[in-house]
Amino acid sequence: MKPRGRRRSVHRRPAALRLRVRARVLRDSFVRLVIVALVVAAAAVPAHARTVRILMENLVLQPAETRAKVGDTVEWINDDMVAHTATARNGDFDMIVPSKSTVSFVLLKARTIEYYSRFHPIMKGRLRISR
Ligand SMILES: [Cu+2]
Repeated sequence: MKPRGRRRSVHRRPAALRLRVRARVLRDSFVRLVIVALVVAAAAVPAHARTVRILMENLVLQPAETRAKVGDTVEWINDDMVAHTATARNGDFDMIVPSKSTVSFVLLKARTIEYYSRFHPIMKGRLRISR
């Protein structure tokens, strides 16, 4: 009679395999956690978020008055040969916009912001941010 080979129970895995399985479970739950975090982060950004562009040209802001929504990004595009700033009178932002450069800012609060260029205070603009 042929000796029967030792059969390993299906339910008893070798220790090394058990550890590997546990590591995979941990990794999978971490991946799931990261995905949940990304979904939550995406939900915090309004679906309508867009970019509004404001040109700085010949010491003039175009348009001088801009309407935007919370979550939108404002881009100041400086086409001049000199640097400007986008400086909010309420202190929300104060950014240097170098010559031939673009600087952007994400609008997080509904409010109206008056801003200007510290280097050329005649450059005045207004951002009307709504929900
Ligand atoms: Cu300026």
